[in-house]
Amino acid sequence: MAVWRKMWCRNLLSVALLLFVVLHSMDVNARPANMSAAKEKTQDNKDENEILPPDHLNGVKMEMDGHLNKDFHQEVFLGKEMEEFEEDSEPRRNRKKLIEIFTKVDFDKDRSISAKEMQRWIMEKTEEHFQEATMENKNSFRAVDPDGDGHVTWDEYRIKFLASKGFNEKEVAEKIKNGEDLKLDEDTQEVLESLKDRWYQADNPPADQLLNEEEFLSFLHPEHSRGMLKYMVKEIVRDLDQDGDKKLTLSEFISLPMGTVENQQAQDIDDDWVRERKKEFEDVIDGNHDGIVTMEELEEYMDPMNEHNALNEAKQMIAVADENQNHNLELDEILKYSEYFTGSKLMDYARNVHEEF
Ligand SMILES: [Ca+2]
Ligand SMILES: [Ca+2]
Ligand SMILES: [Ca+2]
Ligand SMILES: [Ca+2]
Repeated sequence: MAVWRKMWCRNLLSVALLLFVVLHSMDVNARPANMSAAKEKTQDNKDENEILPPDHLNGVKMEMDGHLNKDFHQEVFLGKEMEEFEEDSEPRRNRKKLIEIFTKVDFDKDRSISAKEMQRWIMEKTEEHFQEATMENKNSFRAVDPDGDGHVTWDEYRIKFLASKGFNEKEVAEKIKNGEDLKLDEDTQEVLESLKDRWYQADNPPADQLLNEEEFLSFLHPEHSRGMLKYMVKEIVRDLDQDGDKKLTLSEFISLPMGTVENQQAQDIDDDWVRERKKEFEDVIDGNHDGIVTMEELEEYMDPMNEHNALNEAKQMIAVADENQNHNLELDEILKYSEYFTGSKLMDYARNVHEEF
């Protein structure tokens, strides 16, 4: 795992550098105005200068509010190409793209995808999501560090945050400077408290209460650092744990934290939801199958760079489409189950499969 991380860091650095140069040589005004309209559904609450930690993290199995990430397997199969497979996009083009992906995943070119090959692919695509997050973080950081000195104080951030919530930026800044009461409503106050907590967690030792770009990245994307991953797990357990033993039983896991659903009763009777959660709890998250999920088990589960998880995911993905039961994926299988892998259906999956090569 450490090797993976190192490799990733090195690749990341060069890719980030390259993209940075490319982006900067682009005329910002030349971008089409409706670019954001083409974005994926999971990104619809993100703009380019998002300064709030997102609830949903691409390539991470659980969301910050304790929900399972429904799009996880598609995210780790498609990587940054997620947006390419819109539901209304051209089936012929999707088919072609899926065939291209198949030939890439099939590393040894025997026209069949093994669990190992899929695992390797999943790890690669997970890295892509990290790289994307890092790139987005550049814009986000610039938005909270307008003077560009490379450091952001908690007060600077909290002013930007309140401004994004509709407060008058100058007024808030003035009040904070003079130590006046901001007169925030309870909800805003609560969000601010939890952001502050996270802020101090993201401040690497020696703590100077300033975040640089890298620290800001782990503030927005806790999946990037071991310490923040632990913090995220602690937050989730705190929200789901009812008896305060810092562990989760099945019943704690299948009831949602208070306040995250509008209609708790309606959610409780959603059998599918409960069944899915129960299955995930028993089969995957509870690693030693003793009926209790500890923080360590949850951390293991949520770590996007965990190779063991990636192998399990690979086997699961193969099993879904493995019609001839050879524990491998062939092209016709993946085309037939296109909707599972890409989110978009191919009507004519069986057409001339063998002519494509
Ligand atoms: Ca192969
Ligand atoms: Ca408990
Ligand atoms: Ca356990
Ligand atoms: Ca097969």
